[in-house]
Amino acid sequence: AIVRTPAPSVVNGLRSDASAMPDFETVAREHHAYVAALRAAGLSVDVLPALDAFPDSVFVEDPAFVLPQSAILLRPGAPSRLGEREEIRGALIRHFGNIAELSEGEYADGGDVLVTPKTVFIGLSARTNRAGAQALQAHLQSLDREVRIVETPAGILHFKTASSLLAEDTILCTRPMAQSGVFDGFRLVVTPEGEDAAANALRVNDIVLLGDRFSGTLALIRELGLHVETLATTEIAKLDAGLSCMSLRW
Ligand code: CIR
Repeated sequence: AIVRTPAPSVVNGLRSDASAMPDFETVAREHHAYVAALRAAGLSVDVLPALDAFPDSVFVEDPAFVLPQSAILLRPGAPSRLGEREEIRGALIRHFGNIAELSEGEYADGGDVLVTPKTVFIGLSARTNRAGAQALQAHLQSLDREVRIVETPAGILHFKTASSLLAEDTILCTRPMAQSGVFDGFRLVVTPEGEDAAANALRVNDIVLLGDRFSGTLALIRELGLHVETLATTEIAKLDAGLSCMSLRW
């Protein structure tokens, strides 16, 4: 996996609730525990240096999209984040060799891309436009992946803010996402009332990482027989982020 150490400027990251001021030391602690959890789940982790000029650069999932065989440099839809693509280019080339990239006018955030064994979902959102989604779709189709471009429910930052893959045919998602029908054909685990933020969980090898304040969701995932590790995500959540956002995995 690739991650990036949070910079002190992370407290100035984009967020929908301006009054929820995150604390840098706590973000750093949450990030540290997250990296340890990825390693404990069996990943080798490349930790990139902090970038104070880019407050949201700790969320490395957004400027790139990776599969085991290839990487594509995206074009994040938030103007303050666009420069993050050049900052991650070197690491992608180091790990993948040749990389593809989106062109001018094509915007997509990695947080809008949900990979399942059967289908890759690309959610249109305030960050991902149709041109970006279609360019990414063409790239994925050239790798023989089936792609569906879908709508992200209104008011949701990223498609994966409200959904994650728990197992080959099982998706954890919020009720509005379940009711949208986008995941018809999958087995769904729906986050209980008040736990929408739990939907951005992260399956890594045999372990599901989940925020530590979602007891209802924890019980539902355990009922599936999956092994869950919980992590503190309170400060990261103030930046509208969850567990998938802080790494690129392949
Ligand atoms: C942003 O608004 O871009 C950051 N504050 C949060 C990004 C979260 N990333 C993700 O869900 N993939």
